[in-house]
Amino acid sequence: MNVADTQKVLVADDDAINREVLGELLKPEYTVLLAKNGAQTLERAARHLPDLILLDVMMPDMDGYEVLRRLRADPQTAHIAVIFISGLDRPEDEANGLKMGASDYIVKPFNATVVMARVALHLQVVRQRRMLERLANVDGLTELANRRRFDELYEHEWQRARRGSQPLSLALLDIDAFKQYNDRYGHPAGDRALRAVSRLAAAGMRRPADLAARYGGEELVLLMPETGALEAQGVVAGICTAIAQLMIPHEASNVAPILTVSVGGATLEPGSREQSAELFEAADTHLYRAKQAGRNCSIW
Ligand code: GH3
Ligand code: MG
Ligand code: MG
Ligand code: MG
Repeated sequence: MNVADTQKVLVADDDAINREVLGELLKPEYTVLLAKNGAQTLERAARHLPDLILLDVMMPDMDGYEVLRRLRADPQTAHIAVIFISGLDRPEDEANGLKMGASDYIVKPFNATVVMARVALHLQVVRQRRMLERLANVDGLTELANRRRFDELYEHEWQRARRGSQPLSLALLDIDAFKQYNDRYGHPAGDRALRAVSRLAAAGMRRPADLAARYGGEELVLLMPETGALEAQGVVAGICTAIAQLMIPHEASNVAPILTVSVGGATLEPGSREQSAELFEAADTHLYRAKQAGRNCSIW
């Protein structure tokens, strides 16, 4: 495992000796962060997003249960694995901690070997969970978000835009004459071209909430929250220019001697009553028109 893969463990305990002992124990294997009270635990968890928190139950400012409840209430920290480590050794304390959503419960005084083994076990579960999430949400060929992920985010962003009276722009991007490209250059070359186009689409996104996804086949979708039509058209123009600058030869195309794309866009304007499916259909209709208009162009 290289440094970039090192998992982060936050040790939260009000007792300086416990922090020190646990910190030293974990340091050889993990990146260790320390917190001496509940407030600091929440702050460090939000800032560093550790993979796991070893959480003391009894702390003067805020007990571990409350810390866990607050972690779970914040979507950013909701999925961080937590192991309680506590002097409360009654079975009902342990059962209660697990019921609250902790992954495990270690009773003090702890045994170093057992702590290490349990931490390793739960970090493995964390890695497996991330892998499953990736498999569920990321397209293997292009590394873009997949259709499933897009559908989920689109609904969420559409509702957010309606609630906040913000614009929301959507663009469907389809490679021109891609069937001929595959026929002429072979499927592996087609895959490479699709990956290159995907990379530029992703690189063209401007805001953290923007998303480039593979909608299906050689069709990508760009989701741009809080982005009006004019700005979104600028984003799309930049991506199309970057694709043209790749100068991927396409001798079998009757559009241009290089690989080109067509784009259909649509914008939900603030105050509009348009449904999410209608907005998507508008973008799709515009893509169809762009194809009809001779391809290598975008219509909004
Ligand atoms: P148009 O300009 O109208 O979009 O023509 P087109 O040939 O691009 O459209 P069509 O929908 O007829 O064909 C899309 C082609 O894209 C067919 C399919 O083989 C190819 N394709 C879809 N997904 C992939 C992929 O993952 N890799 C490769 N290499 N080709 C793909
Ligand atoms: Mg304590
Ligand atoms: Mg196509
Ligand atoms: Mg297509």
